[in-house]
Amino acid sequence: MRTTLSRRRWLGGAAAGLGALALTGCDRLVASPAADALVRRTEHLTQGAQRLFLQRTSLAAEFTEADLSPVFRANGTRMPESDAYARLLHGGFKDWRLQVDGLVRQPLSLSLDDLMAMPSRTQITRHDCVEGWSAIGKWQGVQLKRVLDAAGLAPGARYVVLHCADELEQTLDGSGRYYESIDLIDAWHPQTLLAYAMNDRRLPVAHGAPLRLRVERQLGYKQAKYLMRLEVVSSFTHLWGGRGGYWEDRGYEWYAGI
Ligand SMILES: Nc1nc2c(c(=O)[nH]1)N[C@H]1C(S)=C(S)[C@@H](COP(=O)(O)O)O[C@H]1N2
Ligand SMILES: [Mo]
Repeated sequence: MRTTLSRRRWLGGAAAGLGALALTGCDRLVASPAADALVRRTEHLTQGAQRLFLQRTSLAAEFTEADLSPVFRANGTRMPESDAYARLLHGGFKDWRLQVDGLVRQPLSLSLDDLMAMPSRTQITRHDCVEGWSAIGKWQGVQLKRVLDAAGLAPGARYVVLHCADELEQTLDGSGRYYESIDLIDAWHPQTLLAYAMNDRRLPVAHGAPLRLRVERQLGYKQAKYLMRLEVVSSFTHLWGGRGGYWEDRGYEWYAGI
């Protein structure tokens, strides 16, 4: 089923490219019957691209307090093992900073207070893990787009890489470190949050304290916990396994749409 989905996405991407081609200089082109036929043939591709774009930008379902799951299980890392994280936790995350760098005009170093001082969004959404469980939780945080606006994107920016504090797999070269990446469509999505609260409390350690990503149109493994650094890049092929995420490097899809 997931293979079918990814094929459909690939076709959509091709349609987007053709659609863009069909839009250039169409006034002059439609003068000839052959060109007219071409425009009519590609019109449905443009509509396909449009539909795909709408799919990517539409909102995930939101729920009510009554729908909250009594138990929201924690998955993957539940407590990062490094001494550095232990120190940050011990200090109540006062010394924790979120670094924002890479292809930005103004690199930032944000404390939790800085993030909490920004306008926040609260949403109740369903988390779907690829392992086959779901849970509904309430998230509060700052929209990622606000942080990116504050940093300002530099030319070439295409993805946001989320670097985490935990190593899910202990390796000599550090390639077991958790990381994720999303494109700018998801980065600008209104429900894409840097969340510091869950169910009206500070984010618990098991769920990613002090800060985690919520990118609600995608599966659980994209919801990076224990955020330390956001790096804006034009490509992620130089990072670890080159596929844009810890699980992606181990065979999972990069775009994990639900
Ligand atoms: N840093 C980090 N983020 C992570 C993981 C992890 O192990 N480390 N696991 C992922 C997976 S597979 C899921 S389903 C969710 C689980 O989030 P939860 O622990 O809040 O339920 O976090 C995701 N983000
Ligand atoms: Mo997951």
